[in-house]
Amino acid sequence: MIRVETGDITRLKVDAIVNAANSALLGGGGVDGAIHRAAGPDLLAECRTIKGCPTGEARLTRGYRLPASYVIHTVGPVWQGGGRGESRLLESCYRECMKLCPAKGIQRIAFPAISCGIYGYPKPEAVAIAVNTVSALYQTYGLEEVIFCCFDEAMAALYRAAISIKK
Ligand code: AR6
Repeated sequence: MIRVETGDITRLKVDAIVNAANSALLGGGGVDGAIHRAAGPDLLAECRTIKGCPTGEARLTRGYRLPASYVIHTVGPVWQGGGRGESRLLESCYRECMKLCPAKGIQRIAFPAISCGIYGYPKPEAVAIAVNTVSALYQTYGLEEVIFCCFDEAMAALYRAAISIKK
């Protein structure tokens, strides 16, 4: 099942929440900052052992003080006009996050709108990629529930529209 929720992703009690990180994996602003604040310093300590993550890939850590058991950190593309492989990289983020789930028994996952904040990806295009990639693959990776967690209602409306087109 795919659902849309409005609110703070750090509050969700799912098996894993996804972090829209940068390639250093050492924290930042936006949802990344919120996740590190809520998880506490042990998350940063584990991230330091990972030695970064290239754009379009994903890395898994524990969730520490979060209600979620795990954090899957992925690095979305910075929007540079669309001619730098941004769509392929964004699709890869969603796919690589889902690929990590079966090995840890993760069945419920929540995604933020990767690249849609500081990284400047046009929202309707990013939402279409998120919904298409997740709908095509979530069952393949054993997921029972995928939540698109939006910070605001305008973003949630974009997701709901994209999901209703798929149905
Ligand atoms: N819960 C859910 N969604 C959130 C939350 C939250 N607590 N906080 C923000 N959002 P962004 P990016 C939404 O900028 O564009 C960081 O500095 C936000 O409204 O967090 O991938 C990293 O370290 C937006 O829709 O991520 C990187 O350097 C979406 O999450 C860079 O920002 C993503 O916005 C990554 O930029």
